[in-house]
Amino acid sequence: MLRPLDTATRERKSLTGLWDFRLDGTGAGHDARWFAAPLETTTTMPVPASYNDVLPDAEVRNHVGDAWYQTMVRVPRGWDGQRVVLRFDSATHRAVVWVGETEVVRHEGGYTPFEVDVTALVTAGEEVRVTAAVNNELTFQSIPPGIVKDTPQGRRQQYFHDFFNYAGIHRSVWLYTTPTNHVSDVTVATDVDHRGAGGTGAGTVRYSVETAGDEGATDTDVQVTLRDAAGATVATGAGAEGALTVTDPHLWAPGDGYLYELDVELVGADGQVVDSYLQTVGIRTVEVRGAEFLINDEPFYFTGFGKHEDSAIRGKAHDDVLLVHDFALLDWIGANSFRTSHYPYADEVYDYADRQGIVVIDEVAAVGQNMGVMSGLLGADPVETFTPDTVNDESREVHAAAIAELIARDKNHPSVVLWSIANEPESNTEASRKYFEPLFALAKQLDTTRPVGFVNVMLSPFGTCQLADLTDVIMLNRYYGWYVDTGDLRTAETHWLAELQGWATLDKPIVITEYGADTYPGLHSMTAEPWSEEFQSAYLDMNHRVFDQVPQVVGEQVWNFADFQTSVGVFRVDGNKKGAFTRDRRPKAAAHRLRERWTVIRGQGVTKA
Ligand code: GCB
Repeated sequence: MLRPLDTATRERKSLTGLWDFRLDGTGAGHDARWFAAPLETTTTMPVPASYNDVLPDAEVRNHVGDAWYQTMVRVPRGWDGQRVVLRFDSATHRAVVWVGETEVVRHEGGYTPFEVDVTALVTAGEEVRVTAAVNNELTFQSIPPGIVKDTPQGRRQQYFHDFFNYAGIHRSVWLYTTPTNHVSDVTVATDVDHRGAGGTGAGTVRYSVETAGDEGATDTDVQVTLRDAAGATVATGAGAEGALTVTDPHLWAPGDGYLYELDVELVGADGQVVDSYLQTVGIRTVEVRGAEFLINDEPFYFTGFGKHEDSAIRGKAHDDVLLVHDFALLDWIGANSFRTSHYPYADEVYDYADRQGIVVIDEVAAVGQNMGVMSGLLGADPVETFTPDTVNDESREVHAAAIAELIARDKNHPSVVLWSIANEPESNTEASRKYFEPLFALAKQLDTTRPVGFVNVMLSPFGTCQLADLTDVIMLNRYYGWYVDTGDLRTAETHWLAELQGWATLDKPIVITEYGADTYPGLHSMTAEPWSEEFQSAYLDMNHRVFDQVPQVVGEQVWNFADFQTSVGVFRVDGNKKGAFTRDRRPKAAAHRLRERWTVIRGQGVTKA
């Protein structure tokens, strides 16, 4: 799906700002047709924002059900004759949208965009009412899963993942135009002949363009022009599909976010440009070869974090200030990568990663499909994960759609080098294999250019995992010294090394996607006891000693970049405290420790010594 852009033939109008807002715990608003009139409310809510922490009200924070948003928008005068599209960059976890009194779109999944052609419902120069009922309920058929319980005190949401169930309109909302006959999708994939003359062989940009329109855009042609960062044309092509050759390309590489721009034009029979779309292109290759993860044919060692979209008051809302600040902190600490744990992030994040040369592991919102973790660690009622009544065939359809939407949205980002189709699902049973086999096949079919993996949980250690042969890269979340061997780093080190040496026999690259220890900022301990800043540093040092003994380990991503909000529980003190930075992005001692290590690794080039 293409992002809305301002181009020579397209215009956008942002609908961010204050919207009227009303909670609806019983779903009454649908029958009462709240979309048909101005919302009866005096409450306004910023878009984008999670609504939960904006108002100091436990009812709002812990709301389960629909949240209604409404705004009036004047369609720009100049838009007459254009195709007009209404797009939500996300609405968490699902939404129904009306324009005036007409329902225009429904979407399932809280972290990917959806849009609809509303041309027939709007008039240039006139106002129109846009209403969205955004629902935050998690069930076994949603991604991520959860259970809504009816209790005498009201409806309660239980879920199986360790971050707060923030909800609302978290990203931008747009009205935008395209011409009637328009470019509807662009796919680019790049290749480099690394063994070419002088070692810097030609680059290839394969492109494929889809068009749509009233007459199927039949009497139009596609023309493409590839420009370098200085605006000079380096290649041109004609036709909906083709391959462009770039001699001596400036490769996109970790730390060097060099981008070309593909100008895609739809040209009418009279030679007039009907539509123009601009697609950024980073020329690079990604390959798994044996136990190596290669970017541009060079071994790459991931350093960085599992992150969250999370901050005080805003919750999961995208925020450009935080975006630029967080990336500056990644640079400061010497990190070259992060994982979008545990869901697709805002489009802006990937654009910025492309430009900054930061490598991204892109994750689907399938987190918590593991009832073992719940009953084992959190004492929840024991239920099986994969049964007709829990995570079932219908859940898998929703999961498949989430994978397809993620790949459709992010396929053109050079920063994205690896798809993660789930975090810590049950993976040691036949049922899990049956569930996941088709999902791996789907991801590989939808994108033949990137490796596909999933993140393995500690409850499915080496030797028991039934998905290990399906994953291109072994991604491990391990908490030796924290959840097991708590505080005993010497024992933890032995156990961790032993397990890792097992995984190393599979001859696949291993990325440690989580290791971390909760740390209360400012808490100190002469003997490095758990929760202290000293312990967090010692814990990281122990992990690094282990990784450095196993050549198949090609990456380390600390859990987490920053402290973040979770549901309440005896394991959490105002959220998860495993951040290297606090929630307001102040460094703990561990941040300085990581900086010492990672700036050295960065200084050695992409690979670890
Ligand atoms: C995990 C999860 C992550 C949690 C983390 C923790 O394994 O993947 O979502 O926040 O552990 O801190 O317990």
